[in-house]
Amino acid sequence: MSRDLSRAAFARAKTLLPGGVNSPARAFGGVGGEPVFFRRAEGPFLFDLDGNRYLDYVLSWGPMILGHAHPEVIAAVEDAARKGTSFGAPTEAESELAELIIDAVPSVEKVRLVNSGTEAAMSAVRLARGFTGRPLIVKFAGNYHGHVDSLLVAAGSSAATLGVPNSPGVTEGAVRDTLLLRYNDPAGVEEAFQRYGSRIAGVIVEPVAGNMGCVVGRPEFLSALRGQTERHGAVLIFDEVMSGFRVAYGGAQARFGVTPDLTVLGKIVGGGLPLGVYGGRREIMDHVLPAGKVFQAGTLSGNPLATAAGIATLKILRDTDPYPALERISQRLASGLEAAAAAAGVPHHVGVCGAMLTLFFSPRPVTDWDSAAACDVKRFARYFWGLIERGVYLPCSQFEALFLSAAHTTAQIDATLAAAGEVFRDGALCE
Ligand code: KE4
Repeated sequence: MSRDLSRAAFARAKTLLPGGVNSPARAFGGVGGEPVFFRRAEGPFLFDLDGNRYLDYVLSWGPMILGHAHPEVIAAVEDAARKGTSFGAPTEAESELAELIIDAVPSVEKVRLVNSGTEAAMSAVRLARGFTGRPLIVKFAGNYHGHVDSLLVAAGSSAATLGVPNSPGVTEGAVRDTLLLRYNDPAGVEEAFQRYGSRIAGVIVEPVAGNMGCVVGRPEFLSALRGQTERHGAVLIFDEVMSGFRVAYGGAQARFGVTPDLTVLGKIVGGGLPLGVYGGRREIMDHVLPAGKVFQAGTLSGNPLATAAGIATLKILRDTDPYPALERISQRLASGLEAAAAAAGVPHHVGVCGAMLTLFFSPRPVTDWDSAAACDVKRFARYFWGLIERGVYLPCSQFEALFLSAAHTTAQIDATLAAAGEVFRDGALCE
């Protein structure tokens, strides 16, 4: 495939934007080479500047569960735009979207709309601290909640240590009250609460992790979180920016039957426009200004275009229930990839939940960050490039999940599996 126009566009972008991108996830850092620049997208397809078509399993990192440019979503955004793009004043669309979210997500009685998952997670953490009057926040290695200073922490020296910054610009002070634990480790959760319980404001967790690749929170882990936070009066926050409206219409909390106190949403809920949400128990949410004293604000929060896209998207998901079909094509892809890797004798493990999954190049199950980090990322890179050359666009990192949409067909899944089989058979992955 020729990608000369992408190459030229990237050369120009690098003179204007750090690394030539507006988010590092797009820079192909995990697979080498240069990112592809796209002109348009439709249904399950992306079309690059050079006219190449790709079957898209990134879907804007999750939002496009209906497929790209869904006509009803586009019409809703066009209609809203003609009436003005932002008022900085209340609109009924914000209440309509709020009602859809409250009806769908078990933990949510009230919501606040913001502009990104990062903003939603940051606000939920501040709210947990404001509501409890306590300082400590627990997070898990391998979980990502956006670029919130206090949540950009690396593992400390032992299992339950106060975090150390994992980015320049994040100060020791910013992470002093962040406790980093191992994902899927109920004993570690119990130990942390025995040691710090009375000081823990909240726990934030991806109930289905997507940011170390797809790793599902085990029932005993999620119930330990629910039990320990209840026992110690801490706030349980489910970060469902990725899993929300994806693994079920009500998110992981509906799928697993574990109800947090607060939920963070993004991606799908905005239909591909900038929108994040935090919401949960009324008695907690009513601490947010101006109902309460916990400050949070935003010029474009709940803006007419993002709410129009979100309302249209959630109504289609609610009324058409694509989840059984998504489950079927996701399982078909997962088992097909497992079969292709096994036939080639390539060590592998598949993490899958609903319409998100990851093929890990690992000889053992991937259940936490340590086992994810041990994956053969060079082999992943060869797999990624083998597929992109065959018109299949995967997330450009072993530590991301791939996503399916209601626009993906069984025939396209089978074509993907045929391409994967070729990539595995051509030997590049067997070295
Ligand atoms: P945003 O600020 O990017 O809208 O959301 C941050 C966020 C919060 N929580 C979870 C579970 C997330 O997955 C994300 C963002 N996910 C990444 C992909 N792994 C977005 C891609 C990017 O950063 O460009």
